[in-house]
Formats: sequence, C-alpha cells, structure tokens
Amino acid sequence: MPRAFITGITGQDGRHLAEFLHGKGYDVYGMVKGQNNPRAQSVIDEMPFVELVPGDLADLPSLVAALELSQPDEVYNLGAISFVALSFNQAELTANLTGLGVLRMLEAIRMIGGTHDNPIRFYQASSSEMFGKVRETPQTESTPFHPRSPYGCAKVFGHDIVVNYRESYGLFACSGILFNHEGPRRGIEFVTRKVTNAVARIKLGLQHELVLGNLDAKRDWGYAGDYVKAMWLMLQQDEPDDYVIATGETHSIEELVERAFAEVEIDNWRDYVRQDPKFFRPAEVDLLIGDPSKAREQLGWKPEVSFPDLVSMMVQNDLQLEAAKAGIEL
Ligand code: G4F
Repeated sequence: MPRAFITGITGQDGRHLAEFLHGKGYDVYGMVKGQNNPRAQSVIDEMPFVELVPGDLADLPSLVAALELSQPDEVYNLGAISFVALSFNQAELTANLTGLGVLRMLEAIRMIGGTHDNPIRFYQASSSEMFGKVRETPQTESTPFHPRSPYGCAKVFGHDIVVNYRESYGLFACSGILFNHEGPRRGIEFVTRKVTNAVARIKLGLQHELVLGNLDAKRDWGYAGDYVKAMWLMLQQDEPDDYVIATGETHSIEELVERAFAEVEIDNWRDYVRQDPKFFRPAEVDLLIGDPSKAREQLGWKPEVSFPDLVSMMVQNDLQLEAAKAGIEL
C-alpha cells in the first residue's frame, strides 16, 4: 500500500485529500498539532482510517519524528495559517508557519529520505494569492508574483524554496498554484461559506443581516473536491513541476451574494446586506482568474463543478445543517 502524509489534515483540503487517497488504497497519515486539539476529534469521527501523528510546522524535530513514524511515499504540505485577513494581524506567525514551515518540511524530507535519489515525493500548497496585484490576466505558471498580504508573501517564499530544493537537491517537489476552492467543508470565516451560511439562516428566519467587506473583488472559485485530485496527479508524473489549478472563470463577491440569495428565492438581497469597513483589508487582491491549460494538457485535469453548482451545493448544505441545529423541518 502506498503511504501518504498530510499536514493540515483538519482543514477543508486535508479532509478531501485524505478521503481521495483512502479511496485510491493509500495508508493515510495526518499531522495534528497541539495538545488535545479539538479539531483532531472531528477527523477521528469522520475519517477513522486516518492515522493521526503529532507534529508542528514550527518544530523541525517534530516533523522528522512524524516522517520517521509514517514512512511516507508522498508528503502533502497543506498546513498553514490560511486566512488572509488574519495574516495582517499575525504576520510573524504567518511567515513562520506558512513560509518557513515549508522549508522545515523539505529539510525533514532530506533528513529522512537522503539528500540524493530521495524517494519521497512532495506537494506544496501554493496559492493564487501570490499573484496579488496581478501583472497579467489570466494568471499562468509564469506570471510574476506581487503578493498583497503577509500570507501572500509567506506563500511566495514557500513556492520559491520548493523550486530551489528541486533544483539544488533533485527532490521530487511540486507546487500546485491553487486558486480559491470551496465547498460545504469550507471554514465559516471565508467569504463563500460566510455568505451561504448567512443566506441559509436568513431563509430560515434565524438571522436578519449579512455583514461583509469589499463586494467588488473577483475570484476564480472552484470546488475543493476537484482540486485535491490535481494535487495527487502532480505527484504521479515522471518529472516534478508546478501547475496552476483554476476554473478559468471569475466572479465578484456581489455575484456570489446575488446567486446565493437566488438559490433560496430571495430577490431583494440588498435589503439584507450591509458593508462594514472592518472586513476590508489593508491591501486587496482585486482580480484573480487562472489559466489551467497546463494542468489540462499535462495532467489531464479539469474542474467538474461549475460556479452555479458550487454555490447551490453550499447553500443547500447550510440549509440542512442550520435547519437540523434549530430543529426546523424543511
Ligand atoms: O474568502 P476569502 O477570505 O479568501 P481569499 O482571501 O481570496 O483567500 C483564499 O483563497 C486563496 C487562494 O487565492 C488561498 F490561498 C487562501 O488560503 C484562502 O483560501 O476572501 C475572498 C474575497 C476577498 O477579496 C475579501 O476582501 O472576499 C472579500 N470579502 C468581502 N467581504 C470578504 C468579506 N472575505 C471574508 N473572508 N469575509 C468577508 O466578510
């Protein structure tokens, strides 16, 4: 059985990837940090097949120990401070985990797998946030980076150090430059889930207002379940490389809001939405749209879930969840 080690196992992508790899016959190991981590219990409940291993991206010896224990063929580094807004308040922590954490993981792989002919294959979760104030549209693997947040800066470091370790030590190390990817497992702090959850609650009469920041920003939103497949495909190629993973479509936050309200047959959405400066960022990424041609041609990957279907899936899921919590029959 091939063995996979995943950091960030408690997050949206970690869960999707663990399920996907389990379905492919992998033994799946997931790194969890901290003592009595409350999110670990939900992984145990949802995915009993995952073997949890202690470790922390801020602590190199713990990463070495985790790899020694799991002896993986493939390492997926999804762990990070992943919320862009938070990175402005915790910039140093973000640089340490989201940026230097990648370097530590690569070093741990070299220590365990040897400096030459290292058999461990490595996937890094790079991000479209690296493009920031975009230099060209659509963005490709060769578009220059111009990050707009401490998170984006840390991801650029992570991306560059993967390229450097690949070129310096011949590691099989790949980066997926993933554009925004969402779904029912998305954390409530991210705009898609914040919107779909609020719309469901408004429809059920449990909430009366949705307070947001910038409605003009545009994102290339895909479905997380589609995107984890691309991560795996990258590690099955003959040569390591970097790939943009995106839908090639962009939509504004306003369009997202309008579509989510339409899903529950509310047309006068503006009556429920208020903007608050506290949700605006010190520097914004105005427009993201990726060109996934390379992934399509070389990996045979394409997104399966459209934007309307994604919004519908998330709203319907939140309606079920919120109704069940409130004891409302749908
Ligand atoms: O949903 P968001 O917080 O995602 P963001 O910042 O695009 O980052 C996500 O995607 C990246 C890939 O490009 C990942 F690397 C990253 O880890 C994360 O998954 O915000 C999306 C947009 C922003 O322009 C933000 O200003 O929505 C705007 N927005 C407007 N009102 C809001 C809100 N965002 C949030 N989170 N909450 C609001 O109330």
